[in-house]
Amino acid sequence: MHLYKTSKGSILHVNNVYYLFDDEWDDLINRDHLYDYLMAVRENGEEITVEHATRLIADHLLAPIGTQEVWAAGVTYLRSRDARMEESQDAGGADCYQKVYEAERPEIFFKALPHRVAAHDQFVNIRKDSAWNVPEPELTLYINSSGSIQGYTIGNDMSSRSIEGENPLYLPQAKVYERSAALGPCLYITDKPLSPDTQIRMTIHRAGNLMFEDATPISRMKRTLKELAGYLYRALDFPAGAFLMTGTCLVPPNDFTLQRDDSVTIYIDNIGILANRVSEK
Ligand code: DO4
Ligand code: MG
Repeated sequence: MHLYKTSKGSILHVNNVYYLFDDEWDDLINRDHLYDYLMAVRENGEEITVEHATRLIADHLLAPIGTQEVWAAGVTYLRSRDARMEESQDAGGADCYQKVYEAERPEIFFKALPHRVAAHDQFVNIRKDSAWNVPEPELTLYINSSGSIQGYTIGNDMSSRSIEGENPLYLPQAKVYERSAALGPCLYITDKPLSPDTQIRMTIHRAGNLMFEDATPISRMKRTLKELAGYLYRALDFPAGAFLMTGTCLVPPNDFTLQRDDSVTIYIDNIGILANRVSEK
């Protein structure tokens, strides 16, 4: 466990995960062969105790994002396609979800600027003008400025199903509002591809009671991670790289909506746990 100090703060690494307490993150992560670079420099860090690391994480942890934009892919799993088709049936929007699931071009939408992103342990919001709200647990890619995937984190693409279901053209309002995105707890950097068996698991608790629990492996995703990153970078430049949520595979039943003070916990193998309480905006 090492604390790697920069002039403006510090980065903690434990095995292959990196936690941010710093604002020089862009310089650190935006490079090719990030894994090799970190392997070479990280032993320069100061050895710290588990207690010190735990205190840092509890008191100072930031979302693992610098100046990057956050984008999101949608309808990349059958479960998501089916849920969108159900919610938009009455409004006549169901067809477009079937088509985008089958199409060569994936759905990709803008999700958040960094100041709208919650870190692990911070609040995420549901919209007060929305009657039906869910979290979306998503494997999230960090893609560098040359377009190559260099790291992974956990994302929560908080969504209003009632606004999105009323009319697909309302998607930006269903998806983009203050604290509608969470990222964290760290950036996982590996030189190997993620195992297709990597599990995404989510629980939702209300007043201590388990309201929802489910898990799916990322092998159920219809598209490859490279394909999604390639589409995002087709006609956009990202000077400090970008984060891309890769779509939800878990959707609570249709009679479930989030409420204020619910706790959402997302687990992804090797990356860790992203937990957030729900507030309202
Ligand atoms: O088209 C609606 C959004 C899809 C989405 O966010 C997802 O599948 O995760
Ligand atoms: Mg989503």
